[in-house]
Amino acid sequence: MHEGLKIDSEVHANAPFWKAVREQFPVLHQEVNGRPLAYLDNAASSQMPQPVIDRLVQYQSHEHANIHRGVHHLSQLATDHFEEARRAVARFIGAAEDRECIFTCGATDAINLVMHGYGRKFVEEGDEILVTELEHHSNIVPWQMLCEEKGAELRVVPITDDGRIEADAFADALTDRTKLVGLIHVSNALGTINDVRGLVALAHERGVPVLVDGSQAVPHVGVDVGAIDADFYAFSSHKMCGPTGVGVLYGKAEHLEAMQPYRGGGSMILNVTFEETTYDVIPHKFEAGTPPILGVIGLGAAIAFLEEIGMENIAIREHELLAEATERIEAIDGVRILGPKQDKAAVLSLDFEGVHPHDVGTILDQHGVAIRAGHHCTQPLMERLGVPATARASLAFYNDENDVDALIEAIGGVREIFG
Ligand code: C6P
Repeated sequence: MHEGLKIDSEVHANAPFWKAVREQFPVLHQEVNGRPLAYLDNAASSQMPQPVIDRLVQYQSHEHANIHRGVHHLSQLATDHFEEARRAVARFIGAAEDRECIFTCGATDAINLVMHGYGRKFVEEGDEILVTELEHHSNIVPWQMLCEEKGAELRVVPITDDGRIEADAFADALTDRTKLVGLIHVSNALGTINDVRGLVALAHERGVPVLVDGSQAVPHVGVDVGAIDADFYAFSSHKMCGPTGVGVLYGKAEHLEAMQPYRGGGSMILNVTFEETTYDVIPHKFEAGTPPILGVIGLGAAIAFLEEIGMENIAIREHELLAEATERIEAIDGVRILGPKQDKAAVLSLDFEGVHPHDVGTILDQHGVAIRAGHHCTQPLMERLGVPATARASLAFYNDENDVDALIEAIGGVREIFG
């Protein structure tokens, strides 16, 4: 992929290497509003490199068939590629077994699977589900629905003013009634990287399983679900250079086997009569119907792409860009970066004095700079921080110094208009 460029620990200092990486992303090479596009909305959705696009075209042009059904050549080929992608996912996140990785429609769907499959079976009246003030709506609303149905209580771990979870606060919120914890690994709104390993250990001391929402961690920090000892771990393909419509639920085999299926239908059964159905083993028990085959194969290709660059190199590169952008924004009057100063991923959640984030987003767009303005599906977090919304720039490894320059110049444009 990167001819003549060795991928090693020195690579993050290697400008030609990162230039070659960036060139793999066709969408980045265009103008928006007469300016080169600076795509800084990677937390919402990442862009797709050419090798992944090529893999999708190859599959759709020459390999497509339904899987796990046919005896014919194409069906077997598609099934092999689909299961290869499962092996790639398991290896990439450090799962002990492939069957612990369930393909879903995305992180939201993965969390809902746990809510229906685990929560509806095991949570009872008077039980508690624990989440944190940092959570995305995807890790709040399903639990509220469950609590309403079961007469259980949703409890919330408070965060610090700079958006961190302290171990003591987390431990204090666990009780004898806690049945499950929903915990975000990396905050999409602030970039906070939580010590999930330590927090999971605290929950396990009390025998409480933890679902980690890894949507913003898997693409940026390198994840080992075994080391974290997560009971469940959810993420989406479209935030890690893969296609939309696909995600993964990792679950420890013992939990997945004990759970009830979320959806019924074809492909998830061993035998069906009108009297009774017996379910297939995991992972198939949770993959009813025709899955997003194209998307899963694309996710496999995205993982191969990320592995070739190396997650450590990605984390270092993003950290360098974050450090540069942070230093330059901190030098600008009237703009505040929300969230922690350390242990954070490449997210810059900005609060402009006297300017609404939507106005910021619109002005930045005029400069070709794509960011997200809003509550980032974290309304309770925004309320905790005392802001209605923020202007969020989120970086990826394929961003470069020109993107940071464009962001700083565009912020200058906001200051010019609003003073
Ligand atoms: N956050 C953002 O702009 P889906 O939509 O299912 O692929 O992912 C949901 C989700 C769950 N958890 C976290 C931490 C997330 O960041 C997201 C998606 C996007 O921040 C869209 S709201």
